[in-house]
Amino acid sequence: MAIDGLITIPMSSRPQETIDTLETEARATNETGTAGVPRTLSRRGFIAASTGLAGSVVAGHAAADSLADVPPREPGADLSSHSERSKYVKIDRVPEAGPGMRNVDPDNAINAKTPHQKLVGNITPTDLHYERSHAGVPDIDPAQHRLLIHGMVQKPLVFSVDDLKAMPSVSRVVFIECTGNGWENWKKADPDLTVQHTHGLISTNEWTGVSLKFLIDLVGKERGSNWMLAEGGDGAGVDRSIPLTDEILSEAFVAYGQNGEPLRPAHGFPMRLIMPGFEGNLNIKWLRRLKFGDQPWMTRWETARYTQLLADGKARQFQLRMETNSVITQPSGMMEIRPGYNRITGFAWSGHGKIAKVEVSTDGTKSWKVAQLNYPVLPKAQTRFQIDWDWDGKPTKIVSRATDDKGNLQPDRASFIARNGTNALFHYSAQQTWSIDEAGRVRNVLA
Ligand SMILES: Nc1nc2c(c(=O)[nH]1)N[C@H]1C(S)=C(S)[C@@H](COP(=O)(O)O)O[C@H]1N2
Ligand SMILES: [Mo]
Repeated sequence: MAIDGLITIPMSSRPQETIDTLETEARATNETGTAGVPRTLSRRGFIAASTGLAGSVVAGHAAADSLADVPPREPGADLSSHSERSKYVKIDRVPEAGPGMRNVDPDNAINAKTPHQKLVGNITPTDLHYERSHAGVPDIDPAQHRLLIHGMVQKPLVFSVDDLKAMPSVSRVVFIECTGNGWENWKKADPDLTVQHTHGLISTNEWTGVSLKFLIDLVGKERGSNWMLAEGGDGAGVDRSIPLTDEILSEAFVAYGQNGEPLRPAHGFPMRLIMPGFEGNLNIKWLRRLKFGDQPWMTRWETARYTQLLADGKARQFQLRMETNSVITQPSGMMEIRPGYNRITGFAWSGHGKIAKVEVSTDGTKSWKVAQLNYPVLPKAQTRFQIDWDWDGKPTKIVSRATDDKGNLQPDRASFIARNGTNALFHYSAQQTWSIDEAGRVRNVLA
């Protein structure tokens, strides 16, 4: 098969990485052709770079054409009831006790962060979805569990898990992001942080359940009720007042499924609230109650906690939406790169809608190039981007910035801090900068 008339590689002997690259581009070319976004991940560029010094390994393999180049066939292990990760793949969440409180015992941990530096694509594997649990994970028997829906309704009702499963279902791929995601970099940037530390409190899964609207129609919500209290069944008693805007009424749902199976206990088994685009904290796990009313309940989670101390000393309440954001995951904190061809990849997301554009700077924000997006691009879900880069070996800084389909541009740190001050802890969404020194060491810096 001829590629740009440069080299000929039979499909079967091409290394997987090359095939992925070509397929991604083939798809992207269709999609971006109509959207008018410039093609930036160039096949010609990749192959040209591959035939250069740094890429000679890739090109060497790509040009080979004999079975001697691939390992012999092997007899396999027995089949089992479920599949495990390869023993060669070391990939784990990291438990933390708070900003900068790393390497803690799991019993002191308040969250466990997703290893974005080792993930590909857009979906987070279920067991690597970040976790934030305020009082541990309750052991709930689904046969005993109930969801009470009451307050300003015509007919209060109690539902079992089976009741929900019998109703029409919705499935949606969305991110959940803790408001604390990024808090590591509010005040300073520790140089030894990985992207797992700085951005490990966001994950994207497919969730399945029953739309809030469907449940509301069953109980007959009263007209004057425009707030809903959602309460969890764990020891922390997490409960939040949620304004019933049109957007929330049409998008929120009560989920019992996660990536095609029942929710994992850590993520709310047997049922949780999903609030696409809004604070992670609102996605109440182990959901046991929805109460309707005409004003917020002002729980401790929206008065003492989850408020934003502003520069003028006042606190902002009910800042519920997660902002337009992005981060480069490869190369990222604590990695080492070599001069020559490097592929930059990461992901972007927005609580406002779809990602429209991601730009990458490899010269410390002097210039920007539009990155390729991996399709499909879904609203309120992680969206992978990638771009070719030929590193000249000189110290530099790499940065990404996202724009969503509502026109929101992810701010640089200086304008973010000018707007929000440094008192706050939540909703950090400034551009992430990774510095690269002459030895190729990638480090976390403020800008
Ligand atoms: N009942 C209950 N719901 C909860 C929490 C909790 O501790 N208890 N943590 C909240 C917070 S702060 C976040 S960020 C998300 C985390 O969801 P995950 O653990 O599935 O990632 O759940 C929210 N829902
Ligand atoms: Mo959170």
